[in-house]
Amino acid sequence: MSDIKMIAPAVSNVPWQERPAGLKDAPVWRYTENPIIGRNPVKGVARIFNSAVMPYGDEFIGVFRGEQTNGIPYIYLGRSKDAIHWDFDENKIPFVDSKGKSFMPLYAYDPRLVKVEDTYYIIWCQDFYGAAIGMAKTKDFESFERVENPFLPYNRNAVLFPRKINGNFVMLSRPSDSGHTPFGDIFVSESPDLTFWGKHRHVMGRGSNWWESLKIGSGATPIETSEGWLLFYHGVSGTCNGYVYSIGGAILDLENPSIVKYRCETFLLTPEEWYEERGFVPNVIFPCATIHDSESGKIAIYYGSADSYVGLAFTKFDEIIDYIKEHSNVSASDTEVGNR
Ligand code: BMA
Repeated sequence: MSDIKMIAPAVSNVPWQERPAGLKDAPVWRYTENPIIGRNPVKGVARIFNSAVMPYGDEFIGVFRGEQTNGIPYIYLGRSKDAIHWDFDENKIPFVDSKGKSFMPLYAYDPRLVKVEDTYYIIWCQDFYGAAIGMAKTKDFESFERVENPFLPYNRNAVLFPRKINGNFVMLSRPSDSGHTPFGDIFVSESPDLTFWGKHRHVMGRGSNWWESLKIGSGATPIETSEGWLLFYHGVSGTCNGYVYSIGGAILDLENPSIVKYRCETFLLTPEEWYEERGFVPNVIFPCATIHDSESGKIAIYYGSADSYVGLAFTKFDEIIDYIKEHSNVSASDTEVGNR
C-alpha cells in the first residue's frame, strides 16, 4: 500500500464495481454492463463516444461527442444521477461569443470537461482552417461562452489541468496534422489569462513502446496526487490493418508537468471486448474523463470505444500508482526541460 494521496474532492457516489475475482495482473477492469451508451442514443444522433463527465452537485454532468445522422460530430450536454444512465439534450450545446451572439463551430468532437476555480471549461477539437482546439466556459451549464481558440492549427486532444500551476492555466495538447494523423507527441503550454499561451514544452513522445509507437494524446483531466499528476492517455500503434488505440498511464511532475516522473511501458487497457473491436472504427479505446473519489481511492475511467459507444472501466488509486511505478520506463525526452 503506498502512502501517496489523491488531492481531489470526495465523490462518494462514484460508479463502481470491484475487481473481478480471478483477475490478477490487470491494473484496470471493465464494467460488466458495458457499453453504458449504445447506438442511436438521442434523436438525430447515431453514436455517442469519446465523451467527458464529472460530478455536478449530488449528480453528474457530461459533454458528449454525438455523431449526428448526417455524419458530422457535435457536442451535446447530458445529465445523470448515477453516471451510468444518461439523459441527453436533443439540441447541440448553444455556444455564444462574449456579446451573447451565436458562435457555433462547424463541427466539434472529443470534448473534455474540467472545473478550474469557479468555472467549468469545455475543450474540444474543431475546424479552424484545419483541426484545432476550441474552448468554452460556463458557470451554470445554461449559457456557454466561447473563449479564444488557444492554439494555432493543427492540434487535438487538449486537456486543461484542474488548477493553475505557479499562477498560470496549464494545458496539454497534441500538435499534429489535419487528417488521420500518423504522428504526435504530448506538449504542455501555459497561460495567465486563457487568451495568451506560451512556455510550450515537450512532455512525452510516442515511439518508446510498440503499443504507442505511432502517436499519443492526452485523455482524461490529470488527477492531482502527492506524487504528481496522474494522467490516463491514449497510445496508438499502426498495424497492417489500421490503427489500434489503447489506454496508457503516466505521472507528471506536480510543479512542472513537462517532466514525466513515471510512464507505464505496458498499456493499461487495450481493445478486447466486442464493443471495442467492432464498430464504426474498430480497435479504439479512447479515454476522455475519470470520476474519482479521494476517500476510497476508487477511479472510474470513461472511454469511447470503436467510435461507437461509451465504456466504463475501474481501477484503485493505490494499485494504479504502484502499477505505473513498477512498470515505469521513462526516456530522456520525457524528462528533459526546454532543451530544444
Ligand atoms: C482520432 C480522433 C478520435 C477517434 C480516433 C479513431 O484521430 O479523431 O476522435 O476516436 O481517431 O477513429
